[in-house]
Amino acid sequence: IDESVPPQTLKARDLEALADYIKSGKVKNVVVMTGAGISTSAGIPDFRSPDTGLYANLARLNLPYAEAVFDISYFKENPEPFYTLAHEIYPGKYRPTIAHSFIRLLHDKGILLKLFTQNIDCLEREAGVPDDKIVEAHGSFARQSCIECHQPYPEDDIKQHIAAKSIPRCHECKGLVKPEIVFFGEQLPAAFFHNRHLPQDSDLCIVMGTSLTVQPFASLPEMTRTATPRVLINKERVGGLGSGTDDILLLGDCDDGVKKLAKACGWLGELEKLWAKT
Ligand code: CNA
Repeated sequence: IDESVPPQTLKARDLEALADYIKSGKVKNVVVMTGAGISTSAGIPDFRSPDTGLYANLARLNLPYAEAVFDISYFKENPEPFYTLAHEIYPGKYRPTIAHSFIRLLHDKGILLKLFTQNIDCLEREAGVPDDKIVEAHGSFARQSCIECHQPYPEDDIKQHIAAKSIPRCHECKGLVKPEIVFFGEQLPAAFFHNRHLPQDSDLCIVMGTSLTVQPFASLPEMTRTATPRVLINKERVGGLGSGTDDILLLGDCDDGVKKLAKACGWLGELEKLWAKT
């Protein structure tokens, strides 16, 4: 943004002005958009970070290209790489980060309108964000079904297969079973399309830990009204954030970013207590 263009809603494009806006009571409907970067400090690698990201570490799976591990046509031919990965990232062994607790805090304050997450790790739920506030845009490991006859498959059974690194098959038709996470080539859940207009109703938009490269999710921050402040908390600048009149960039680690924001709002003690209990 051209520095000479004044902000429309905030007094200034800085953290203090943002905190004043939040504390003024005008902020009642926050939308949060998240990706893998809010879970890396929990120990779950993201996709695209060089060296540490999953895509950089998939060579051992002998994939034709990294994204193939989440490609539905590839999965039908060769489900093994996906199940190798599922063994590593299956929910249950990771603890939510303070960034997840920050979203819960927004809910506790009564100002969370909706969380849109691309993550499949269920850590938002574990941090106590209620189901009706979450749109899991790329599905999650919470349910699984047969890709042929769509029959649901029991959770206990898939857990056994994932632990044993074996491939589950439908009890009815012997088709391949897949957790209901959205693969490339699959439709997003209906909840995404039912809720994608909500950023228009928001008075604050927080984008955290995502490269904003996967559509249609990546377009959500553009759905906000022009004067709605948008905050990016991420290691790198992404998706045109910073070009709006009321955009604020908190570049760096997500956990540090939410702590800075919470501190500026006078919420840091509360946030740390909430996280400690999680
Ligand atoms: P991505 O493309 O890997 O991007 C991650 C972004 O977060 C990058 O911009 C990083 O710079 C940034 N980042 C990484 N660590 C931190 C940190 N500690 N603090 C601040 N920023 C950080 O991931 P996206 O979510 O954007 O991509 C969409 C995919 C990734 C979705 O379909 C997810 O299902 C998928 N994914 C999910 C998980 C999970 O559930 N935890 C893990 C890996 C991939």
